[in-house]
Amino acid sequence: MAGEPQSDCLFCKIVAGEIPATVVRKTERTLAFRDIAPKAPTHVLVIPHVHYPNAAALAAAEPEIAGELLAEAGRVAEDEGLRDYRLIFNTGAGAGQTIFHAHVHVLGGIPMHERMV
Ligand code: DGP
Repeated sequence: MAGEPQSDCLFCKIVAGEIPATVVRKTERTLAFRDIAPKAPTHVLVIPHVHYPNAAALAAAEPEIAGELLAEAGRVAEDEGLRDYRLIFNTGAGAGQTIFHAHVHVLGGIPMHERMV
């Protein structure tokens, strides 16, 4: 069923507590944790507990949760003391998506205005 945990999904396993992660925020419907390979001083991933392959699919099926994901990304930035930050939703392998569970990258802590990612 749409949104159900997938046995082969790394982020579903993090949500289930089967794989450890450095969690920075948790709500009933979202989880925020540090990226294992940070590309900036702050690099946090915010994911929904439910499984959708990307953020657009999440927004189409569960717009309320997609809104929460964005709000949580803003709270992460605030908690990290970031005034300026970048949110990235890689969508599709050709765009660099490697984990096919919806997530947003929260990146900041260095000047990013001249960087693509
Ligand atoms: P993307 O390329 O947009 O699909 O981003 C997936 C991110 O997930 C990538 O930046 C690396 C991160 N990542 C992969 N495996 C793990 C893991 O086991 N733990 C954590 N915390 N992050 C992971």
